[in-house]
Amino acid sequence: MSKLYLIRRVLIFIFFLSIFLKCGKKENIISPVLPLPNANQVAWQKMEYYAFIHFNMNTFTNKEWGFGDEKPIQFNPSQLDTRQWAKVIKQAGMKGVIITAKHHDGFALWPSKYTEHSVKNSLWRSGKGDLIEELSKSCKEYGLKLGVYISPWDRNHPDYGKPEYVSYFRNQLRELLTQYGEIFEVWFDGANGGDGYYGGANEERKVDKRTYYDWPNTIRIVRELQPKAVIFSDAGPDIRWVGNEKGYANETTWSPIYRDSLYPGMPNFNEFSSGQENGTHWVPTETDVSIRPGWYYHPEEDSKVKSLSKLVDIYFNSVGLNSSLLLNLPVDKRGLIHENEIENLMQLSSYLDQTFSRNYFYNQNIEVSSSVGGFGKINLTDENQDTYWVSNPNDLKPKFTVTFESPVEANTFMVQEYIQLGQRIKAFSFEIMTDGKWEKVYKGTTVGNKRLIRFKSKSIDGIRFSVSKFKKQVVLNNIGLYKAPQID
Ligand code: FUL
Repeated sequence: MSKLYLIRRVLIFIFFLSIFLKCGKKENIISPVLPLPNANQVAWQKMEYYAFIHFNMNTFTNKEWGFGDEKPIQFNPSQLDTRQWAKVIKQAGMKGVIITAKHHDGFALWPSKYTEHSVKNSLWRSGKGDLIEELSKSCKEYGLKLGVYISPWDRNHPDYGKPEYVSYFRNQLRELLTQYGEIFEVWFDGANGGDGYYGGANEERKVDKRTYYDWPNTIRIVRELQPKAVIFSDAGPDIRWVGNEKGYANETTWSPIYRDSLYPGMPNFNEFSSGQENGTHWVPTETDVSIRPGWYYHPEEDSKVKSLSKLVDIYFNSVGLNSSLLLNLPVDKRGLIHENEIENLMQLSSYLDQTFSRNYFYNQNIEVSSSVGGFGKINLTDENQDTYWVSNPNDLKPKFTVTFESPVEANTFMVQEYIQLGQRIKAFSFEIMTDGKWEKVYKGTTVGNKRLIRFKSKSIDGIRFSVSKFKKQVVLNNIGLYKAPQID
């Protein structure tokens, strides 16, 4: 064996050993911060913006909560067209739709074999219609995901309040989860128990919201029949309520909560809507809000559709505050999304397209306070959801600074944590340099999936984002600087 050969072998060995050590080190250095989201929750969070449709018996009785004594023949849309819904929703830039398959009044939009209180006894499509099937087909055609709202409270059913009703509820749930293809979200409303028709009893029925539905077993049914679905209720298990119906998430929004101490419909739930820094389970918020004052269509609200500036404000205060936006569109008596909604939705979609079409951080000079090999600053602007920048564990003041060769005019900043490794940031500040001077524009707390910050349009020489409090080294996914158009 020649000396040269030996040296070559040793060098090759050292080379592979160093790669091995480096890889091992990477995994050790970037340890996750628990709790973590599961794959379904990550996929859901990336949807960001999707539609709620409240359309059911209340549309025809002009109510928000039907008593349960309505007659199936009252449900009679004249031009119902789920393709119109799907087309509008797609053009609006939304990724899916959740339909009120059954609201508190108990009327089912599909021909459930467990009740007579459904579309099968209406005049619509001569009693042969199945609205969930029509919507599911339209969603497929337009590439949208489908979700179902099924009210646990049923003011029509004679057995509500007894154990028999829970079996009925589960049977209906099974129908919805097996007959219409993949369901991305199952929505369990926290509002339940009270007065109602209840098969003619016309009385008040209260239930113990914590125990009556035997939630663990109901949840098991969803897991078994739709393993990719996320389940929403006030307190999870997968997604939680933001705590108000105005469209605004909390300034501080932790995705973790102490899930096991909470339950749907609990009286003081909104005290938990900020989440809990040291919570045990990953249960992010969903912000549900209606584009009109009511959830259902009321002709007298035709002039009250939320304006572009209100919708933009809602978008920034939900998607931009580590939440997702579930925007409700009350389909009208014809069975169509009303023209006034379409107009404002299209304005919003063009506003968002214009805002986010150009990221001014591209190809600019980015400095980071530290990094870990293989997870460098280049990952911050590659628009790849799977790559990220990681600060060094010894870096106590992680930050990035971007300086522009020539000043840029912008008014919107975006930063994302790589949530697959947990939520870490507890406090940050955001500064802007104009005419060579740094100015603190914003001091914030949590970031999570996405944080959007709006500020007055400025000619900017540089941007600095500094993290002052964090759980463990900072892991950032993507950053952006944009110019949103002015709203007249
Ligand atoms: C509430 C319900 O009572 C409303 O009618 C509506 O469906 C809203 C989304 O959830 O709890």
